[in-house]
Amino acid sequence: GQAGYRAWLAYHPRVDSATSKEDSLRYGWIASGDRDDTVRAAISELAEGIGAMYSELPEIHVFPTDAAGENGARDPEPDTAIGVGTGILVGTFAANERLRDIFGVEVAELGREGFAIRTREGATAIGAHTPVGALYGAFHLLRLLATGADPSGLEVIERPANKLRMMNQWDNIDGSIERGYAGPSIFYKNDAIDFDPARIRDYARLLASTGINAISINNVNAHRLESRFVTEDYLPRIAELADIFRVYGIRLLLSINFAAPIEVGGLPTADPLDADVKRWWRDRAADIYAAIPDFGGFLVKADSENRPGPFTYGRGHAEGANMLAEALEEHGGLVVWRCFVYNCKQDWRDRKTDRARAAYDHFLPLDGAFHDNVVLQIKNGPMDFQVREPVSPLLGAMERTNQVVEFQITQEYTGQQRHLCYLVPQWKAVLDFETYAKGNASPVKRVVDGSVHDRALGGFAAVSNIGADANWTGHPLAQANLYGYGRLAWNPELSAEAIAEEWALQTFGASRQVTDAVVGMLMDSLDIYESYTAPLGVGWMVNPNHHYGPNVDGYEYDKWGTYHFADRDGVGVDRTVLTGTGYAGQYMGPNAGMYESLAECPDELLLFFHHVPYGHRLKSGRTVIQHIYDTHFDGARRTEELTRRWASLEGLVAADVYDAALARFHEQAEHAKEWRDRINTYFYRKSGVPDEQKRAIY
Ligand code: GCW
Repeated sequence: GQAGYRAWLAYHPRVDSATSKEDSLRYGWIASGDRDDTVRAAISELAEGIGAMYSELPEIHVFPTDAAGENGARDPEPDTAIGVGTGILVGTFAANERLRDIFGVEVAELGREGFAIRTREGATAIGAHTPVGALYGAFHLLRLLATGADPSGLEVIERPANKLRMMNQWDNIDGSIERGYAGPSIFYKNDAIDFDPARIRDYARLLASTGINAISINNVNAHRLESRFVTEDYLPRIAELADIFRVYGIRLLLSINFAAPIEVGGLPTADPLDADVKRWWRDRAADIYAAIPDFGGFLVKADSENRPGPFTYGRGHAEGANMLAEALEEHGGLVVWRCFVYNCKQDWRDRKTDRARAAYDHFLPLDGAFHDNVVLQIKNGPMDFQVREPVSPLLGAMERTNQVVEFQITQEYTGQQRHLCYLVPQWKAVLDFETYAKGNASPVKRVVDGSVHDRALGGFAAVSNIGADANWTGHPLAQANLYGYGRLAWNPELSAEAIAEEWALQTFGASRQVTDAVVGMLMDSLDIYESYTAPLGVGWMVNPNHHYGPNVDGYEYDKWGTYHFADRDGVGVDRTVLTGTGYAGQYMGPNAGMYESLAECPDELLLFFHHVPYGHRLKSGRTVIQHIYDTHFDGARRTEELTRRWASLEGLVAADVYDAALARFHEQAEHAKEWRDRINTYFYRKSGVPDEQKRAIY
């Protein structure tokens, strides 16, 4: 079935539209002086949304512009149309004199992507400097209508906080998706670029409706065929994808293989300082821009997890990134360079090497060395997207370098879209974290929006959670993470709860009962997941490779080397400066001392920073071992409640969506018991300390 396909663009009928005073605000027409494809997309979205919400299709008037109209003559139609009843006027100020009249002076604040909405004399006006601003305004109006806002006296001015709002696909040309949990790729099949344009357009609509403006379309691990995406073999098809995304204001990027000059170009080296290598990349850039004039740039994973990079040639990452930056510079392209560079073969005897330190150690010394069109993409957390990690200390630490924070929407370590885990509260905590980069008003959100260090470029990147499943995300409620990511990238001040509520209202319609239940479940889910998995920030304890399900020692004795160091006396990783890896010392201001100190370190990160005996008493008053038992029993119990809370909505949400989610809640509840029992048993047998409450531990 098509269960959940329309996601938050479902446009349910407005329940009050037939009865209330808002009757007078039915939208009889939509008018614009713009003939641009993006404004057309805005108009068609408004027509569809209004048509569905008010069960009445508005008339559409697109008239020649006063600025650029043929013969310089103005079409009389707009005035006639706008004069009759109520309607929506949408477009750019340049092409719509009426919008200039309505908005007057404040339009300057909108920037390139912002918009203003105002109701005046029966017309709802959506004005922007650019077509994409108008599109964002249209989606905003639809969101207001779908969430029950009163549309009669609108005064809205919005502009995005962040310049870059990127989605990273980890899709492979064979149709698989690295860490994908919602079916195969919508971009590729059987070693070919193979897509349904309508599906790609619907993805673009979903992304644009939340404000996403860039997408890299292939896995950062660029394999053999994907390495050729930068050549004529693939560019024509990629240009077709770019054409679809462009209409929705989304620029296309490619993940590249740093060794492509060798593997694709047949050169003897990929040394970034080699003249032939430089020329090869310049030629590729020229070919790409001939096919895709607004190409966004390259996303690069180099010298990471066995991928090639500049280290092979004794060069640094600034040299590698700048070489690519020079190739893209004249075309306006970016190099998005990932900082996920670490030694993945750490030996357990070596207590100084620390993956958490690696990004900072590699990149901090390079501050100021990167070209202006390079932006560093910093993974959060510093280890790898665990349910609980401290914020990457590299964020904010480089004053003269563009930074983007990288999140993972796909739930690699957070239940793989079989468990409910609403990640927006986690991302909010990261964004609000005070870095002390420049005094005490330097939270991560101000670092990445560029304001703390006065950087022109910055923003968000995240790994997508969608696939070819009809509902995009596998777990129907995992759509909330995709939605929430875009909304936060646009405005990091929105609360996790407000985002959840917006999402629920748009997705399921106006029922208060459904909204309250869904919002409550989403808001509790991260804490529930954290409770029954790895305790107190220590992370991992998952099965190696696929990363699903409990395996306490799965990585402990693996050469990949992510450790918890549990033995009969205690558990945790000593990352202090005094006796550990020194990681705590990478933080600025009071953060370094807070994490260094056993007394000050927050409970939830205790085992990330300290190795402690099982009897160590937390700030909560409980011992570490009792905390482990209590949270695991409690977390598993609360997954059963989740199932019941969802079951209370039977008949109130579409049956196929209801069933799909219910099956997952059952699986989560079963699986949470397995987590509970394995973790509790492991620590009971290691420590020999019994549960104070004498519950069943195997
Ligand atoms: O989280 C790890 C994943 C890898 C991934 C890597 C990365 C794309 O387990 O699958 O590779 O991070 O971010 O590069």
